Amino acid sequence: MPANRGLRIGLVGTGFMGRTHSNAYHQVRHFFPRERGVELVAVCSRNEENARNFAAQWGFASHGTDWNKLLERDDIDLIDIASPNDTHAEIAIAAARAGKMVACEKPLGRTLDEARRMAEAVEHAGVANMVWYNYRRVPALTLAKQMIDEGRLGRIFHSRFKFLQDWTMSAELPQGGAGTWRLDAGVSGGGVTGDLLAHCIDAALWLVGPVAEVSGTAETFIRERVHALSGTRQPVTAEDASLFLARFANGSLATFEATRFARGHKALFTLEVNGERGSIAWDLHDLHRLQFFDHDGEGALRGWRSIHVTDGDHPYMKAWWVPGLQIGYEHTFVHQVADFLAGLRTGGKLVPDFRDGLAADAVVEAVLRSAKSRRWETVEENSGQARLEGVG
Ligand code: SOE
Repeated sequence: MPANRGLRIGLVGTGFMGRTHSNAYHQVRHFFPRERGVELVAVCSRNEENARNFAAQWGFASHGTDWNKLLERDDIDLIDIASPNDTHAEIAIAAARAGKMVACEKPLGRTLDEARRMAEAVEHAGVANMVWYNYRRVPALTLAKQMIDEGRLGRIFHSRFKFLQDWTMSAELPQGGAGTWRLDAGVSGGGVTGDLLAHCIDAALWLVGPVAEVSGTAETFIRERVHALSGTRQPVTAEDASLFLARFANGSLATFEATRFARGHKALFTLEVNGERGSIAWDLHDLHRLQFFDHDGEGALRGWRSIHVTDGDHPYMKAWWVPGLQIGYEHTFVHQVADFLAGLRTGGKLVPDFRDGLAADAVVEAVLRSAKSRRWETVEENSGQARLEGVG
């Protein structure tokens, strides 16, 4: 694969995530010109018309309905899995065996076993891999990570994470099918724990370190819904809300909450980390700001400061507009592609990779195990060590 040619992409999935990834592939060449860019070779969807329309709208050179065909092509370097969770393991494992690089939407697997087999497959094949935990690439969160790694917070005692939504509160909403497959545990693997809480867990593993044990509880408020594909009423087994307490390997404590039943909240992801020397707080609705309390310095002048993370010396920001002008959600995906390309160029570590995705899935699994057993449960894999990023 000559380095002067764009990375050649075969995308599987034409939904919300297919669009975020495709947008990132288009933008990366303009804003990160040092990297080699990408070529949009093929897109695949179960529905031929979707695939055709998507290819025309987003500039993919070809389209199809069978992802296996992408693996046979020698003009594709990377398989990008943006399809529902029940397809992740099969496609990723087959792609790795075919010698393709693999990018996969979160959560990595529907179960810990799937995630483990996926991580083993890419490692055994020796192919580059990544999981789209995009919020790591919000500049304010990348800055928070740098500050924690520099020791500005000192020893960490507490952290708290929330991801609140309200889009599934209507009992009339079906489960299964396009747009509502997340409510069908057969397809998604579960409810908010592997979907929303997984973002919180990935951020926690990255910012604070490995989680040792958890105590969780979960609830499904609407116990039956019509299945969009069969038209019959069926039990819902995906949880609507999930909360847990965590003890980290470094001795710190945390609280986590995710729900799709918090009326008025559409996508409120918030986090806070409290250390001996300072604290940071962040909110997705105000994503370009990082709140920082610095306990060092003159006591009478101490206070929370709000850092507008839009200056040229902030992570990723010199690639965008002039200082003070902010960027948004879609840019996090552009940054992830830029970091992946930078990692391929420099041979640097590409994160979050499938090991990191497995580490998040292991916490998800322990939370659901604890919700059932009503006891503290240990996390089976602790590979989510904090590591430094690429470009940022
Ligand atoms: C669910 O509504 C969802 O789309 C998640 O699947 C995404 O990962 C999250 O970023 C936004 O909410």
